[in-house]
Amino acid sequence: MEKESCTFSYCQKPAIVEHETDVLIIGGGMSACGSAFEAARWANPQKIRITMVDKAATDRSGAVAMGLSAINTYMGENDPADYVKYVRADLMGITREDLVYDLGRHVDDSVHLFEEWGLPIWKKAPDGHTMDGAQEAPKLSEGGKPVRSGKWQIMINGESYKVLVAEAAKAALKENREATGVAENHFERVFIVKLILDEKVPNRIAGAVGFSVRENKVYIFKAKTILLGSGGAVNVFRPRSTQEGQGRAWYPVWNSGSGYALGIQAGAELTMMENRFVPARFKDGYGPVGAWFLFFKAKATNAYGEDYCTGENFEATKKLYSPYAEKMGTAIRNHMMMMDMKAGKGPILMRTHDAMAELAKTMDAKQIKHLEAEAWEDFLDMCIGQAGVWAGMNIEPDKTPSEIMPTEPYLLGSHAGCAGFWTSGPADVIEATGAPKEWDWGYNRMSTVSGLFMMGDICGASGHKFSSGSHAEGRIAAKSGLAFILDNKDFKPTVTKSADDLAAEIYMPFEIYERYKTYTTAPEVNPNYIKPKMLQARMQKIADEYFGGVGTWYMTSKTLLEEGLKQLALLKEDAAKTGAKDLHELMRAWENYHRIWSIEAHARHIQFREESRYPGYYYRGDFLAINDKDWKCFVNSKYDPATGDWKCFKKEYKQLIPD
Ligand code: SFD
Ligand code: AMP
Repeated sequence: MEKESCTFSYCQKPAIVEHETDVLIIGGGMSACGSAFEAARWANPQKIRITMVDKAATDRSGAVAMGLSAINTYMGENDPADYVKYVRADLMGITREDLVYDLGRHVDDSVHLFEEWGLPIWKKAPDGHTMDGAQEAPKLSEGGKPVRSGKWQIMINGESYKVLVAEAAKAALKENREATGVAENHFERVFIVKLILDEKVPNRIAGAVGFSVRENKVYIFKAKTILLGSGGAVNVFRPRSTQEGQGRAWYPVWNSGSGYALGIQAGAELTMMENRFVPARFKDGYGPVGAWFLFFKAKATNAYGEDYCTGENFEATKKLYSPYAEKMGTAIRNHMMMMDMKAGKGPILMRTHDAMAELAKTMDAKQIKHLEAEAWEDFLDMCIGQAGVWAGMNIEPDKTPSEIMPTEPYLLGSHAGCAGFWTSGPADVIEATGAPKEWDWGYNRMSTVSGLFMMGDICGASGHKFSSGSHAEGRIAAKSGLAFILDNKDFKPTVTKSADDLAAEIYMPFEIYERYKTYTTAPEVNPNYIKPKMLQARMQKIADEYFGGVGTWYMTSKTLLEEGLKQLALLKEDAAKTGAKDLHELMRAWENYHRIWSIEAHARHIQFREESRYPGYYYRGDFLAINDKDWKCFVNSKYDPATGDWKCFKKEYKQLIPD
């Protein structure tokens, strides 16, 4: 077929906005907001310019858009070394312990800031009873005792969590405008399409290009350093929800793998992209289960009331996955749930009614009413759809149990997963723990591309950061990004590719659509282009059937992966023929490209790792067990932007904190 090009003969040419800055933050979520706050503290006295660009409105963008009911990482009385042990156990033995330790020692400071900015955090009263965030109590930083749901998690009234965090980031950006005299440094509803490498210095970041999703404008940003925090990848696999329900997923549907795609195409090294997260969630509404397990102490059972994590299930699991099975981490719990589901012992039930009856035993009528309100608030704070499902299905949590299910897979590195980029670690921790020297190449959280820093979901091999840890990691990355700028004061980014050429590439799906739309009477169906919705459906079908989605009970193998990658190559050819009728579809088109890059990296890594390291997340049918002898290592990969080659390879794992 003829190769398409965009000469703006059919679609309207966009206005071009060129913006030069020093620090470019891509994303406006937890990590990006943390990075803006921290960057401003170091940049303002030096008059260093900071710019933030977010595809959405920062007040409610990213995973915390709806709010949250718990902060899942708060050390408090705990030792960061114990946090490392917990993360290592949950992620089946392989993590970058230097990065995890670093996060553990910094995360509480972010939580204290959230409280200072107005986030209501539940506290323990002196007599031990639970007070929600509305009741007067000393702040955490003043010795207030949080209500812990688990060892690491604390309860909050978090509906407006993201708004508060965004407000602090926006205030920091405003201060930076005042310090530098720059008129504008916060671009919302601008979708970044790709990063630009410097044309003089090899392997050096120089900027990024994107477009407004509201106006006909293309943006070209030049920068000396980029802090990338544009989230994980959702809707890469066919979701369990169908048709009009497809807007519903557990993780945010608008996080479309941009973080991965942008870094991969720039040539940054990936790590543990074979990992994924399959959360157990309340069925259909995708309501999180953590608060129910940990705070309300609910038990999940099969339909016969049996604990699926014991007995024969546990014995069979140990045979394949010992010594990790005994740690009872997130993947292992999923695995045993699936054993019962496959044996027809479902539905799996969260016994909310039993838990509430047990808690109510020591409560008076008023306290019981408060407990019921807390049960609803858990979802109203972070997953309103689940409260809708309860209301619609006549479910009263104090009377009826609720069904839970393993969801479709997500790619992320901040929750109970660790897919992301390989970054430089904290020099002092590396030195003190005897970690390999090559884990430190000078700037904490810098990727293998000079000047490109990774944070939050896309910083790899270091999961369980959650919202608070992602914010803290943004701050860590910002501080070292600033050091990088100060150490390279004379660098000026060189980008000679013309603005028109960059705009033509971004607007290609418009040109294709406008050129061919009258070829058929129904513009949705056309031999000359494919619409984003159809392309996405095809991608999800390939991922589901060949790369281990819900359709195959998360099962894949060498032969399936080979076939899937073949089909993905054909899909990529067709993706170049995407037609977009408006700005919304243009965004959908570019989101798809980013998802395709993400899923390709995921499949290539699964293909390379010949074992089933994460049962309950995915299985290699041809290597069903864990094989520590050959695979207790990181799997890394690198795409070469100059040649288009993609290589996977092993990297030594080293345990830094003793058991
Ligand atoms: O209950 C572009 N998370 C939880 N964390 C907790 O601490 N407690 C919880 O209770 C948590 N749970 C939970 C969580 C998330 C969700 C969705 C639910 C429940 C329902 C996890 C955290 O939210 C998560 O770890 C962090 O938010 C990750 O931070 P970060 O910065 O890596 O990602 P982000 O916040 O989603 O922000 C991404 C940003 O990028 C923007 N973006 N901008 C420009 N161009 C592009 N091409 C872009 N692509 C994306 C986005 O707009 C966004 O601003 S529970 O399940 O355990
Ligand atoms: P979730 O709501 O499933 O995202 O979980 C929130 C937090 O609770 C995360 O830190 C989980 O690792 C943890 N968690 C969830 N379920 C369990 C469980 N059954 N046992 C221990 N920790 C859990």
